[in-house]
Amino acid sequence: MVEGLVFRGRGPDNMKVEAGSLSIPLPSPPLPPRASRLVCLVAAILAFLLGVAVGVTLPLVLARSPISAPLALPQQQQQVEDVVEGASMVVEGGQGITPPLHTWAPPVANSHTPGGSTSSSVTVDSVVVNQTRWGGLDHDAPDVEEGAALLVDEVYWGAAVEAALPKGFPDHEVDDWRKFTRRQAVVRLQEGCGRMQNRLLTFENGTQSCCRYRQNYDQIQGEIFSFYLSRLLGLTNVPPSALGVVRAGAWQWAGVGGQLALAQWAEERPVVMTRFVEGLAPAFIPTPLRSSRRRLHPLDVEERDPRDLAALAELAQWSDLIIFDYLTANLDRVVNNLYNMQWNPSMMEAPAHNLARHAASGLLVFLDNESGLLHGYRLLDKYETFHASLLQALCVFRRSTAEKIRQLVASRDVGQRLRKMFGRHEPDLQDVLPPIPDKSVKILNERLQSVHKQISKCEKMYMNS
Ligand SMILES: *[C@@H]1O[C@H](CO)[C@@H](O)[C@H](O)[C@H]1NC(C)=O
Ligand SMILES: *[C@@H]1O[C@H](CO)[C@@H](O)[C@H](O)[C@H]1NC(C)=O
Ligand SMILES: CC(=O)N[C@H]1CO[C@H](CO)[C@@H](O)[C@@H]1O
Repeated sequence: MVEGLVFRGRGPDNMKVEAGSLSIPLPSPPLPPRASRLVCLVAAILAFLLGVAVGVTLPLVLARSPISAPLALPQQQQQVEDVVEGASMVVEGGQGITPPLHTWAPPVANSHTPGGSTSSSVTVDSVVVNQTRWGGLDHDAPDVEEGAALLVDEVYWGAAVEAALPKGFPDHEVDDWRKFTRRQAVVRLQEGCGRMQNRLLTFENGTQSCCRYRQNYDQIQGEIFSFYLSRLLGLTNVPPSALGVVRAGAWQWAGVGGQLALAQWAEERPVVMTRFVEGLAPAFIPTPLRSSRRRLHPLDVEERDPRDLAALAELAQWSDLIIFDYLTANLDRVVNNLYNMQWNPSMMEAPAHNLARHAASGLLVFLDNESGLLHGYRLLDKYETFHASLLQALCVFRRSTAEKIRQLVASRDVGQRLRKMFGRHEPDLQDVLPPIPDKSVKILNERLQSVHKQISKCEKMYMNS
């Protein structure tokens, strides 16, 4: 009871109640002298204890309340911890530097600003201020429920994000492009479009195309089969691509014979014609994927401002990009930056190679996949750790993509499907370009399984928690 007084006592009123609950016999009229002395003694002791209680407890309570009171709510406490964890993740080049316990990166400010500062941190005072803001007092601020709605079944992007995704290049545009490149004469070849041997083509109606020419088949195969794979997965981020054959004497090339010679393009070579996309801006690796502790997990999504659907839609496209680049073992995008980060830690803040952002729609345009499937597979010994570390950082998926992966893993027929597409779309090139080799198909099947495993792992980890 005395202990109860010390801990629960809050003020004179309280203490009276506590005291009353002590079952001390009240002095009743006919009291024997011994009894009345006992009552006096007890009353004196009680009064002393009350004094101590008031003297000790009151200052304690008063001194602690301004700081500890807001933290005492369990939900808010949780949020501060999550945020602190987030901060240590974003602090750039985290090379073993654990951020001081009380630094904090605001969930909104660390978001998407291209090249934006990633090391923002503030002191305890601001935590208290901003934590109040994020603790649910301000109803405009995202709360936990809203954050959760960005995802369904824990690891899949929710309807709001899916609806905000740009449409990309739909099937009919791919078909149109294929027909167009067969009907139109080429009127000009200019330098441009990446590597030395590539050229920017202009067709007679003014439309332009980036045209890939290679001495070897495998980079042409890599690019066109990567494109087919993107369609099999339902990804619409790779610009429409079609094959052509260089024949100086044929009507299509007749007007540019001299320019073909200058470009040193040989006869009867297959080329990939990719629709030129205008209005492209640089694309940056999202902050959750930049540091060495990179990850894109449900928590990293829930920390985002749910009103910034454009930023979330870009992250959702990144979840597709990571899967696509893992499957094809594409080196030219993020893995290249990861690899170079060993020497230049700021690599991850530079624009990603072979990736662009369509400024008007927010579409991430996946460019130049020629290193995929063949060349990339040959270099797996050297780069697989980087590919794998990116895949393992990913625990949020588009449901449609995950579904396609599941189907391809179950049917194990990705090779047949790719070859069928090649036959159907490029009937005239069957003797000009070999189909995707068995060896590549075998590796692709293994990589599909790895992606499937990662998806299942994330489902297990988050759905049962
Ligand atoms: C903290 O919240 C205040 C008030 O909303 C805001 O002005 C300030 O920028 C926030 N600080 C950080 C680091 O976000
Ligand atoms: C060229 O033709 C294609 C297909 O008919 C059409 O979609 C495109 O808009 C045309 N481009 C120009 C610049 O006229
Ligand atoms: C065809 C093409 O443009 N390929 C690109 C492949 O990747 C390298 C390295 O990132 C680029 O320099 C090329 O432009």
